[in-house]
Amino acid sequence: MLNLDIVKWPDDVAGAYRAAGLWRGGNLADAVDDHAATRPDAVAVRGPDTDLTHVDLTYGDLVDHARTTGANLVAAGLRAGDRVLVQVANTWRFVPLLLACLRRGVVPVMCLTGHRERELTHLADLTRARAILVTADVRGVDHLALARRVVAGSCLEQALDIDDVVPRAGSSARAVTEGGAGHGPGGEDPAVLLLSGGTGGLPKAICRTHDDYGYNARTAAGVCGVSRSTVYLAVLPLGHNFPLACPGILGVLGAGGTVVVSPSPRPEVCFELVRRYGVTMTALVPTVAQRWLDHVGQDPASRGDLDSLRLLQVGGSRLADSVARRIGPELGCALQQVFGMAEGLINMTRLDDPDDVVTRTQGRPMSGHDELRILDEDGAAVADGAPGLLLTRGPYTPRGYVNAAAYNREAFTPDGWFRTGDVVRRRRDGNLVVEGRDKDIINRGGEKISAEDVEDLAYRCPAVLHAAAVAVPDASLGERVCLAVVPREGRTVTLEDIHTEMRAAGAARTKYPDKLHVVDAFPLTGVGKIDKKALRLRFAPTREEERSTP
Ligand code: OOB
Repeated sequence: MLNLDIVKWPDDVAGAYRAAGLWRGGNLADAVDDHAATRPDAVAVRGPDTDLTHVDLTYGDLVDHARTTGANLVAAGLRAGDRVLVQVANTWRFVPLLLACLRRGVVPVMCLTGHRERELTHLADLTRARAILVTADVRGVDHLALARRVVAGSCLEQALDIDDVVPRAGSSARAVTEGGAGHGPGGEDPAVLLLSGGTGGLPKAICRTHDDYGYNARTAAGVCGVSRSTVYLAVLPLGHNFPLACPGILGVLGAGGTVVVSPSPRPEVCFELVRRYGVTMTALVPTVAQRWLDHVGQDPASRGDLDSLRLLQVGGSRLADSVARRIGPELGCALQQVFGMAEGLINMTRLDDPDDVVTRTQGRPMSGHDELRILDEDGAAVADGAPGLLLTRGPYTPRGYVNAAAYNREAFTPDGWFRTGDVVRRRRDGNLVVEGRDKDIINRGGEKISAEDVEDLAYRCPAVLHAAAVAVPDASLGERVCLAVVPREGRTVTLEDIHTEMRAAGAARTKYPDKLHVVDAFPLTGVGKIDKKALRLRFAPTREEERSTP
């Protein structure tokens, strides 16, 4: 009925997770309904609306809004099992939309606002989605027009505007009932489709079930001490695993706390929200944490805005030890490092860990049921303290990507271990240090870009004979996209030529190379492959260049 190739956990493993009480069989939205029943007037979601008025939704309001939203989805022809691409701005509306989808079994595919025709068309066809739902205007981009173009060129049937689906704040919608007999979706049914950081071309979809994602959110909430009094500021793009469920929106609402949605990661915006709403916890990528530190450095009085902030989670890319050490003293809150992935496994430092662990490691698995292996290139376990490739399995790490049988044979071992592509070292105390990676991606400020996709796009430029995209270190973003090309005989290639082709192909702006190197030939490895390690070294900026990049 679902018409998707989803790899399930083996029956015996699933049975063990159920028997151990890790998988509970319900719907991810159940906890929110329970809070609405017992504490309807507690504040669930708040923050500035698109017109900058401030919105407050109690648990009672939130459930009402989710019900009406669900009815609107049904009225638009969407049914349990249907997929919907969701490309929306960070506002409170995301939350009732998410709950409505969960309740109705409509499966959101969590796109980024930076995605353009190329990515959206691919994701629509990959997940056989029926609709795309957007915020009509995000920072001046007409997403409804974009969505309509994607509908015209893909299997999608319609484009919906979130403003037409989620009722206005303040409107009462108590009359709408859920409708539909029998039990709703839950348990091993798909809850959301997350996107992979993407090796091997365009993004892959990861199916997270109500069981596994519920366990993910609850476990993260437990490690972070989330309670009813938690006020969580959602800063990162809401469809990303980190703000969604680590513990994020789902973990905080599950515990009866309050979610404040920020429209932007800018310190000027976030500090004001922290002060106004007494935010106690948030999650950032390292580049944003750095901007917050710089802000306090330039305007020391602004630190007072953060008085209520207790916990700052930082993850998504490697946090430099030197920056980690500054967070406690300069922002006045505890740091937690998070090394996670949309594919499942989440590592966290703990709230009572010594400074040495919090500032110098990326933590350890959040669940005692996570299985880890750290292997050398021949597949043998490395000694503790030595770097190796990280593989994992566990109760919230799915066994394959959606509709990707061939790719799954590379990314997963026959017995279900996921090859993360990360190179880590396990310290004697069990904490991991991320040393690098073995996968061909560029981690640009926490956003993962597939080198292969950048190369595919570069090859559209007729003057390009060979192309290789590599990450180069960057002081503000961590990494930037650097493209090296060998032009065809007698031809020239400029950065502008590459950007023009990428624009014409409808590619996300983040993939546009920041730097182009035109070379006569590529260095090759012993087996004749392009030696990307050598290219990376060759193009690494000098310290001076790194400092002067905007
Ligand atoms: C998070 O998820 P994704 O799917 O966007 O990216 C996963 C990849 C990891 O495999 C690793 O290469 C990198 O991002 N990464 C880190 C890191 N956290 C993620 N590399 C070094 N240090 C870290 N702390 O990025 C994500 C998902 C949930 C929670 C947090 C991050």
